[in-house]
Amino acid sequence: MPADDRFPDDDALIARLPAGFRIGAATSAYQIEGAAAEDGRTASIWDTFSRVPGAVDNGDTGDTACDHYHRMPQDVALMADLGLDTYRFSVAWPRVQPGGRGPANPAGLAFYDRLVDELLGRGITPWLTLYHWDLPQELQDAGGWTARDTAHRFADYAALVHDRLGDRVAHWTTLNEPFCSAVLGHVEGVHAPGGRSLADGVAAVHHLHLAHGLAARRLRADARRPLDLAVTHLLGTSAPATDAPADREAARRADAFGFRFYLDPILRGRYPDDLIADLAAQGIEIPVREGDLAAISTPIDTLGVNYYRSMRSSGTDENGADVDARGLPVTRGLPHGGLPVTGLGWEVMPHDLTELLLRIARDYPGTPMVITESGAAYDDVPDADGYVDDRERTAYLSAHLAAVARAREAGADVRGYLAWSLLDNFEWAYGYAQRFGLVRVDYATQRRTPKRSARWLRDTAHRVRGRA
Ligand code: IFM
Repeated sequence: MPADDRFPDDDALIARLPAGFRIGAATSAYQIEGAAAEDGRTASIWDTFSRVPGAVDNGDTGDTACDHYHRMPQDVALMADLGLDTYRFSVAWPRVQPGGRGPANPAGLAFYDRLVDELLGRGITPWLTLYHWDLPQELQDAGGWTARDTAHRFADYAALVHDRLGDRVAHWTTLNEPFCSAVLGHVEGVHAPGGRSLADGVAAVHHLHLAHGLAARRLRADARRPLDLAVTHLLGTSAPATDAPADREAARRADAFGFRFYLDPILRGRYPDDLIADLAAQGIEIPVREGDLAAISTPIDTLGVNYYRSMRSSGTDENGADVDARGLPVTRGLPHGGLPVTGLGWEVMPHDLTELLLRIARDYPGTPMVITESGAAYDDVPDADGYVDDRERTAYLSAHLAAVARAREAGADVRGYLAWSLLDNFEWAYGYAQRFGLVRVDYATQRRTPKRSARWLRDTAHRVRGRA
């Protein structure tokens, strides 16, 4: 078993989780739904980006994906068979409000209405994410997340979905991983819309935060029933590669740009001073206006934490230089080394998840957390019946759930663990080649086959709830 074996007491830790600890799985709309042009849905930035030659491995798109749009009742039945108590899904903005403005599309909203009823009918708690990267293309054409107006459009869209589903859905997450939308999408060019500008990325982060805050206010204003309001961030640690001052300074910069840029405005109502200075050194200002930070720091009930891996930070490049061609300090992410890796080459570091959760508990006290994604891609090999004996993924999930239990015992208020992902699905720029599912999807037939990891999660959930 190649996964980290530093915590041999996984089972004992997991066994001590309280019966009310939430155990479930997550997906997102573009990654599983398919039906990209049905019932009034219009294009999102991912429909556009996935058609850019070379943007996605194998030229894959989300056109069909797991065909969940047509197979939703069977998929919910599968979740019930797997004993999930919570299902985190996202709503496709261009399905329910084509073009990103104006009235709702009744057929689009009806799909999520049926999904919610189906889940509730099976005793599964719906955990709804409003935005998981599928911005309507029309809004992108008007500037996308670099434009302040997109934040206002998002608040309208959020209210429209909440009007329809707020009577039955209690758990609302505004955004999934703003870092990916902003930085992978606007700075590194590897996600939609494919931009490569740090200034655009910084503007996008701020407008995503603003979108969250404006939507949070709108949802809170509807007092029909109590709301559990969350935002989900992709988080990790950034230890210095060595004790050298340049590496320590690189780690500080990485932490400011990759961690505190996301949590400080939401949980402290301000951007970090050192981040502002780092950006100013590059001629970049965060486009904050009067009142923005008050909206952005509207209290949340839960912080969604997505955790996959962490990097070490080095302040020198491959040649040992500590400044780049523009005279700016080098900040380079390095693997820790000597650790097992997943199919994507991501290091398996459950111990780091414990550290991360304890850091959040220490630096942002009083913040309840839920792990809204945790999982791994591996090179699955199905047998003749489509069954995958995914021992590595099972070990990964076990080690990470135990890491959460360890953090809880040390004082972090973590209330649930949602595995990524229920199904194999469209893994963004990696297309369908990378499989994260608890359930194998044969894309030719759309047959679903639970893997060993799905059975493990089911048994674990039963044990935690004390039903076994
Ligand atoms: O598949 C993604 C998901 O959409 C967002 N978080 C990370 C996952 C794995 O890369």
